[in-house]
Amino acid sequence: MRSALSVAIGAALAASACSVPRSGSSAVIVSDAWVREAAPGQPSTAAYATLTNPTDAAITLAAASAAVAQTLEFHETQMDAATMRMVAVRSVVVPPRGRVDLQPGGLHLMLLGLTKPCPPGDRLTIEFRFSDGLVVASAEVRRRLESTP
Ligand SMILES: [Cu+2]
Repeated sequence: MRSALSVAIGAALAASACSVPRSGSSAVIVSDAWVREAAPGQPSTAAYATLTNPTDAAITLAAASAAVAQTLEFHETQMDAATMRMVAVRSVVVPPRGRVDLQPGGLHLMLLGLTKPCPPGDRLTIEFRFSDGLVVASAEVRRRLESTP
């Protein structure tokens, strides 16, 4: 069912977790992708990466997916007085000739509905769907250093 859908819809949807890059790659360079470790039973974790746009036009990160999670959301960590909270954002714009760092304490990818544990050293495939195409990145799971999402 899922693979048939992927064939039908092709590169237009980032629904499949297939790790084979497709035609229509984005110009954005995704580097230093990593995922915070998740213990068995932990429902969610966060992923980080650097997004570099080498073009003269803004490119929008519209969606992301990973086989290990049911849903990926873009979150921004905000300090509200002394309280830290995460706010969901619809998309992330990578400015022309610029970069966006998805990092602890700032913008990040939230992996929700984890379907298996993510122990340190594992590698996960994350599919980034930009306004100009797809990027499939391999992200290393790293040990949790602090609690900032
Ligand atoms: Cu979050």
